[in-house]
Amino acid sequence: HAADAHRTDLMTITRYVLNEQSRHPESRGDFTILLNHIVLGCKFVCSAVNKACGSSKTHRSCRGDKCSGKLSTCVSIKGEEQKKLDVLSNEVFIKALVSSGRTCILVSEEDEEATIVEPSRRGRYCVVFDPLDGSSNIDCGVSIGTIFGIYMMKDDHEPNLDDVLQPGKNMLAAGYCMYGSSCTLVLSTGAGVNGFTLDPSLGEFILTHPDIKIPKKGKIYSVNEGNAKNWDGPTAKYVEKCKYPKDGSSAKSLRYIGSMVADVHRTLLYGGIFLYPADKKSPSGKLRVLYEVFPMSFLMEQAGGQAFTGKQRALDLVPKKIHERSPIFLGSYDDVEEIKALYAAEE
Ligand code: AHM
Ligand code: MG
Repeated sequence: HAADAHRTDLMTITRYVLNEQSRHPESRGDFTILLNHIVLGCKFVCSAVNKACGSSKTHRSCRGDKCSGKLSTCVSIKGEEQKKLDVLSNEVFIKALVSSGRTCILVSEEDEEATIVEPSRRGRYCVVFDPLDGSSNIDCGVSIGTIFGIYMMKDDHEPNLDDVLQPGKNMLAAGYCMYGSSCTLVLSTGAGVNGFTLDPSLGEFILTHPDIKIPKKGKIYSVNEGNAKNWDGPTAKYVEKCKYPKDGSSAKSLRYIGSMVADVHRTLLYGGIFLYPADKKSPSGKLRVLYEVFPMSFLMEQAGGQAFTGKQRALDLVPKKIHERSPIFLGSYDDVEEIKALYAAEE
């Protein structure tokens, strides 16, 4: 039957990346191997997030007496010491990436210093990542995620920070995995954006959202309005326009989860704009350039949207420090055009 045939003809993420690679005859399969290790990390974290105490799904893995009932503070994997989920996720990704044998330098939001991979396990890729973003949302069951970006070393020199202190436009690939009602991995290798959903019964990410394109203009704005009193002029004017448009268009809806992966995922699928602007208290905003702003900006551009820092195209920014922050406005092409115009008018 056609339906049965269809079941065994699934486009898994591995198959998808192998197909992509066959378009580059010089490729040696290293990227596929690296991605498989990232995917393994995502599956592991997904499973840990779902197993942790406090989750409605199961308490089986919790060692009763030590259970605080809080998801963020309590997770035990096969009797190991209980670890905070974000610490656990970081260890999972560091181990997965090092053991791929394809990485040379890793930057994680959780680690102050970059990890230089030992020579015997080195490859050409540099990976920047936030292993579990939005962890303040864990205890109430809101979606959280892993964000990653991948650069490649140009030659065989000793890896150093300059290999990752590169503008976002030099990334080879970027993506995120959202741990929500389902586990969704969104990836771009520089030729569009594709979304894969984990089928738990198969343990495989299946292509469910091929060639994601963000609507040219959206009806949603997404920002922490609690910071409004400290915003700069253009941000304040823009949000005012969202609520009280003067051109006869209808007002935009506000949606803000406070979990970047979830807010950006919605923006990508439904259109609109996500803002984490500068304010008087945090002149560089809150979000980190390497593993939050760059990967999400890369995905937005690949989906036909834009990403702007308030000064320039986000992907043109050259970071000076690995944990540097930047204001960010990203989303539908036309919506980002509007905020760009307001900043241009300021100058
Ligand atoms: P985190 O790395 O401490 O989890 O913070 C990052 C999160 C993002 O997911 C989200 O976009 C932002 O912080 C929300 O910040 P705020 O609570 O200031 O609105
Ligand atoms: Mg983060």
